[in-house]
Amino acid sequence: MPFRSGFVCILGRPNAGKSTLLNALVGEKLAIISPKPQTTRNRIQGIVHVPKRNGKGGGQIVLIDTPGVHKPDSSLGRKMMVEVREAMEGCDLVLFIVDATHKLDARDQFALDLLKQSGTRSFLLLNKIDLIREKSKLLPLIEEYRKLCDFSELIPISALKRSGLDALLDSVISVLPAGPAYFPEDEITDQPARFMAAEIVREQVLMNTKEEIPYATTVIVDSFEEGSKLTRIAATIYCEREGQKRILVGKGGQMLKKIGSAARVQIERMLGTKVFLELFVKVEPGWRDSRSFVEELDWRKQRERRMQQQGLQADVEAASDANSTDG
Ligand SMILES: Nc1nc2c(ncn2[C@@H]2O[C@H](COP(=O)(O)OP(=O)(O)O)[C@@H](O)[C@H]2O)c(=O)[nH]1
Ligand SMILES: [Mg+2]
Repeated sequence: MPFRSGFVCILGRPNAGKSTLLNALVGEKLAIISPKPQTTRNRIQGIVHVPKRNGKGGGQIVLIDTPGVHKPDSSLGRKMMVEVREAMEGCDLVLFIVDATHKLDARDQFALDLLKQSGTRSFLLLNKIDLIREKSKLLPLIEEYRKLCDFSELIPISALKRSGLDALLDSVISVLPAGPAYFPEDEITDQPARFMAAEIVREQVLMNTKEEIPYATTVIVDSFEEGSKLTRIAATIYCEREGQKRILVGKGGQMLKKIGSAARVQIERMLGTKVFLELFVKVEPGWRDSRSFVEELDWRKQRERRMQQQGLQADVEAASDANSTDG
């Protein structure tokens, strides 16, 4: 059997369990999770190395987790939907994931429309089956989805309890083209540690706050100095109003301390060094509607900009080298 590889996009409405599935398949926490919709704001690439087994040739799956499909009402929402579309471009397979404890509604339909427009081969994943005692209850839902879209497979899973995942991996591998490994064995994501640290802080904000605060906050890492034993990180939590800032800081700084120490433990686990984490809170009114601010949050853009600056710097240095050798 040949080695197979390809790009596979996880698509679905908010809260279906996309990020939980990515983490479960990669075997590491790459994406933050919360019961709140719209936790994931950018596409996240995770690499699944599938070993040879049972006479099968194995392969490499480049999985892409996406923000939940929704009708955007802000610059942030529009950017999230751009991330979804970019993830779907040129992928070999879409894993369309639904929460099997819920009836199909307009939001699932909206996500399904996006899938159909793409024309890409797709599997239907019925997730959260750990919550369903009588599996026969799934049949009407399966029937309904089957009528709406031509899925090449239907697979019940629990991303949380990791059940059904081996069968899923086998099915995914079997439809990917024969091809090389795109990434080395030890690589599991393309996300920089700096950005993952910001996400870990944001996850703690999501866990410790409620109402509009989870949606009105974002985190930017201002500095990240990695040493062999200690990593120093300074990050700013942005919110939209003074009242939100008061809650995020808390009485005597209690809330910020709680967020910071929980995030620090997780960042230490990720980096394998001690971490000194300094957090700040700033008010940036209406940032979700500011296109330039939202673009600023995109680590791919940030990296491009840094590379351009370094390129410019290199050009300047090369020019000055040339000048000095000339004369
Ligand atoms: N019981 C159960 N809960 C799940 C399962 N998968 C995800 N969840 C929960 O559903 C919520 C949303 O999950 P998340 O992965 O963030 O969804 P996403 O918005 O599609 O990325 C979280 O509270 C998860 O713990 C599952 O298989 N079973
Ligand atoms: Mg998610």
